[in-house]
This record gives sequence, structure tokens and C-alpha cells, in this order.
Amino acid sequence: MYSCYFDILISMEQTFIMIKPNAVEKGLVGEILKRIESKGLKVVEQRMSTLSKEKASELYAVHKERPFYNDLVEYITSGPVVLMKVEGNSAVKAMRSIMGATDPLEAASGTIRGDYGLDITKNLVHGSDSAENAQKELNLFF
Ligand code: IDP
Ligand code: MG
Repeated sequence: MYSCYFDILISMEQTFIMIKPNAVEKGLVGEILKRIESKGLKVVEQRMSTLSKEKASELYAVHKERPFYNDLVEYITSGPVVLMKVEGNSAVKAMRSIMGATDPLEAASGTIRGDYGLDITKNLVHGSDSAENAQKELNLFF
């Protein structure tokens, strides 16, 4: 019983989630929130914002040399997004699993991207890819 408690304690994590402009536009905020909460994760902070070009380029700095970078920054600053701090057991991995693969056409159905998207840039939701990046991304916004 104690070891079980300890396991939960050490894998408690926070991750940065952003509901992207096309998901806000399509009225999917409630649906995405429901999936996060149904998974057992907790949204501990949340606010709506329209990202500046500066913030967007900080968030996506690792992609600066990629051919899709300009389109990505243009898109992510095109309308309001919902920024979230999400907490729970293995939150980074749990969120990546309910989001699905980067390309909605490859994402399994039952995942957010698999169920609601067709476009790799407008893929509905962002989630940090490691606990370390999660802390960096959370520090950018919270
Ligand atoms: P991730 O969001 O699944 O972590 P990343 O590879 O980190 O995927 O890419 C960041 C974001 O850049 C993606 O969510 C998507 O919006 C966009 N993106 C990634 N790859 C492509 C691509 O090949 N073409 C256009 N946009 C892309
Ligand atoms: Mg990523």
C-alpha cells in the first residue's frame, strides 16, 4: 500500500497544454477539457489569450529552421487560444496519448487529433513532449 502511494507521488507531473485557434474556433474547448478531465488529469490553471509573434516564436523556437515554421507562427497567432497547466500522474505522457499523433491523418480515432482534425498545422492542441520542456513552456505562460 505504501509503495503504491509512493509510485503515484513520484510520477506526479505538470504539463503545458494549449488549445489551438482552430479548436477554439470550432467550439471544441469543452470537448477537449472533458477528455482531459475524464482521463483523470486536473486543470490547475487556465486562461484565454491571443499569442504575440514573440511568444509564439519562443514556444516554437526548436522549429525555427523547419520549412513549416512561418506558417505555424502565423496560424498560432491568428486567433485566441486556451492556455492550460495540467497536472496528474505521468501528465506529459497521458496528454500525448489522448492528443494522438502530430498529423491528424495518422492519429488514431479516439484521440483529439484523430477525431477532429485533417490538417497537420491546424492540429487542434499542443502538449509538451517531456517534463523538462513542460516546465520551460509553463514558465513562458504562467
Ligand atoms: P507535436 O505538436 O506533436 O509535438 P511537433 O513536431 O513538435 O509536433 O511540431 C509542432 C507543431 O508544428 C505541430 O503541432 C504542428 O502544428 C506543426 N507541424 C509539425 N510538423 C509539421 C509539418 O510537417 N507541416 C506543417 N506543420 C507541422
Ligand atoms: Mg512538440
